[in-house]
Amino acid sequence: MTVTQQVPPGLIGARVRRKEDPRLLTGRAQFVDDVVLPRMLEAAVLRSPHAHARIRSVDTSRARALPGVFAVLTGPEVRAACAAPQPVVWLMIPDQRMTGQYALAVGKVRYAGQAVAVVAAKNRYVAEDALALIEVDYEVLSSVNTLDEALAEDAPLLYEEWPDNVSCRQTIPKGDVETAFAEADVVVTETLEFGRQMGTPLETRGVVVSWDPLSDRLEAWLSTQSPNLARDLLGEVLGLPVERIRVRTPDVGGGFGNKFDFYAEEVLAALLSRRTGRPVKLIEDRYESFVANAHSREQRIEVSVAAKSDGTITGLRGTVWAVLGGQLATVGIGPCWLSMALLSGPYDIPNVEGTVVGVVTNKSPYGSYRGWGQPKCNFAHERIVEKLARELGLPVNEIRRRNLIAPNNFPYPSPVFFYDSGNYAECLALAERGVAERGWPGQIAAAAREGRSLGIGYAFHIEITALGPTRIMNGAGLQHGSFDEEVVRVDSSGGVIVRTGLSALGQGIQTALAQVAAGTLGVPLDSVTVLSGDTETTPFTGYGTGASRGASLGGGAVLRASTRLREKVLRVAGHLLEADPSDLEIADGRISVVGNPSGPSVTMRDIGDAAYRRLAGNLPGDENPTLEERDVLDPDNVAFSYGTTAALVEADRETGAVTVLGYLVAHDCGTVINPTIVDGQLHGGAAQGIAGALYEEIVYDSGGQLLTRSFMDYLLPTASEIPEFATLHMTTTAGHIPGGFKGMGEAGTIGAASAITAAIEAALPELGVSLTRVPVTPPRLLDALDAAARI
Ligand code: MCN
Repeated sequence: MTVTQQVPPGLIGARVRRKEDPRLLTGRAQFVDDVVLPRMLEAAVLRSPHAHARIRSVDTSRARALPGVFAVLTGPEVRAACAAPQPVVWLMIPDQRMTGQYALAVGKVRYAGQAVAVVAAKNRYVAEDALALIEVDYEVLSSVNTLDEALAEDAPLLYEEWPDNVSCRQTIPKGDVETAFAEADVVVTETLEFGRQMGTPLETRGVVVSWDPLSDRLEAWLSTQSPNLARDLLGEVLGLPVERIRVRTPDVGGGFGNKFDFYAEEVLAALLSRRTGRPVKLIEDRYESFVANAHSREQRIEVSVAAKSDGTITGLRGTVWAVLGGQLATVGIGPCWLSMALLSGPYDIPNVEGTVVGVVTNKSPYGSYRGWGQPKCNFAHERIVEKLARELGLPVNEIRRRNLIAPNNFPYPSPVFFYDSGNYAECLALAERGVAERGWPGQIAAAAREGRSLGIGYAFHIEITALGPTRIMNGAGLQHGSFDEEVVRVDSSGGVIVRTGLSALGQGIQTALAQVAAGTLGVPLDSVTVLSGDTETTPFTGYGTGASRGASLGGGAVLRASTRLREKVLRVAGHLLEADPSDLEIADGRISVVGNPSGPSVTMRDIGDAAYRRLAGNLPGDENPTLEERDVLDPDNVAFSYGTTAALVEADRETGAVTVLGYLVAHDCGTVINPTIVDGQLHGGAAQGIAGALYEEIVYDSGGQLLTRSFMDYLLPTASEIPEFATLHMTTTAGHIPGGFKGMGEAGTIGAASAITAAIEAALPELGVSLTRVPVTPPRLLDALDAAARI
């Protein structure tokens, strides 16, 4: 693999301030709920109070009769109005059993909170009053609330047409695992549980749809990570050609993955707008966000490694049990499949066998959350490496060093992907040096003298980014590729417009793309405007924001388009200055002869003027008068970034509380576009990772009722729980991505649970056993200490 495009020096890599922030910080951002249209109605959704029930009948007559109500829809009406069920795009497991749902339940509900009916009224108050008048006759069924209940012989079936509650199963082998285990000096096995968690953006999901009955055109404002995907899926469900659909995402108040999925509400608002001939707004409240948004993370992973007595790992075998909800989300089994596909992590293990089993339960659907499958498989390979180290009496980082993929082994074939590049051992050493320089070992010793228990834990993570090249996506069984398309234009006044299909969620992509365009073209950053979030004015294709693909695929495409545009600008400037274009340079938006900036020159405005306003004679030869370049980046491979997390924690034996005192991430994401944003992304991701390790968990009771329905119960950390972060950087460029950019937006979430559990164990050596379940809440830690004391 060769670097196809070099990065120009200057703006790329500079710590410039984010262009998005003034608008966001001064309250000038526009979210979906800020969209107000004439004659607009508001909708509210009736949700099932039962986890599992047959719907015998739905009587909407009293609701329809309420003054101010314009329309009421039930499941059978929605099914009749739709051309297709709610789509599942990540359908990659052979023989996957589909759940085939519509935006409203038809015949049966399979989780408490599932949408059963919807009302459009003159305002939300009337709509909610009308919900109270809808009578649903349910036949309540036994619910399936845990993995073990779902797999029991006599388990109630969520889908009676299936023989069991298993929606899919797939095994992917590499090498000869049987022989590796048979010939091993030592075999270590562990069963791990990752709690159910979800992304909780400040802005809940919301949609406004306006259907124009004359043109049969639909315009939707949506808080989504992927406007193009939403447009295509709306078209599929509604049976409408996509050219008649426009999806706009104003500012998105956080996505964190779960706004990548496509939900019932998008379709409901569209159907209501078509039914009433008026615009319809449907905004989810926080309770609805908890009960009906995609949940994620919950898995059981059984993992074993076979090793030699010197710590060399020869085989790894694991089964990922995915605790899916009552229906498939848009991403299907995707996140759990990825846990299986990356089970061997950063280690050079010749024999690997991963299995994923998707099991349906009466819970909210399982979708995306920052990190996708990666925090869980990281927990599996890092926990098992810790256990192996204990078994062999070796320091765990020695085991890591012995098994990390060596720099000369790239591209490295894992069971599914080729890892592209890196120097993993150097990254581990960088973190170890960082820990030593910060004096953490000394802090532990000093605290011990005061009777306090501190410990350090490490985790090594890889992150799949730049998802995903068509070849890779199709190879993994996906129905389409996910390249990215960007358009860069110099306009008539010399300003630069970048149009992207990526969405700005708060991750700074507009600034990053502006830096790439400005840096490549040689213009000031302020002269670049990045437009995103509108399917009509931004590129038609492109998969939107997810899977840490913006900087690499978007940045790479902008780099290539800007490079070609720069060449054209120089040709026009050469014509105007009567100079050879190869003798010219652009600096700060002014084009002059190399080394003679005070000599004859033209500005970008002159170039725009020549191209668009004057006669074609002002352009060289047969040059066409547009100053616009489009690039579609579909590289050969994804790009793997990686990092080492080190955590210093204090564990309180009396209360079971764990405090994170220090947190360090050594990281490599190839060429960094904006180091300040990258640091911020690592911090934000790590905060979510720490939350998943210690605080956040979605809990259902034994009857399938969600107990964590607000931030009183679902414990988000605040600034006082989150430590100062240290980030250390190294660079191995992605040779197959223009510019060498790798993504990193999910990195912080991936190693957190592994590093923190290891640090707790180090703080409490008397625990004696591995912590196998996150979050490590105080009661769970006290139980583990009690159990250890009884042994
Ligand atoms: N970046 C850079 N140089 C690199 C890589 C990244 O400067 N080599 C910077 C860029 O500014 C880029 C940002 O870091 O915009 C993240 O880069 P990338 O890894 O390409 O991720 P995306 O832009 O595709 O963002 C998506 C990613 C994901 S998948 C989730 S989920 C996520 C996230 O990033 N959700 C977020 N970060 C978030 N940040 C905020 N504030 N809110 C969310 O909802």
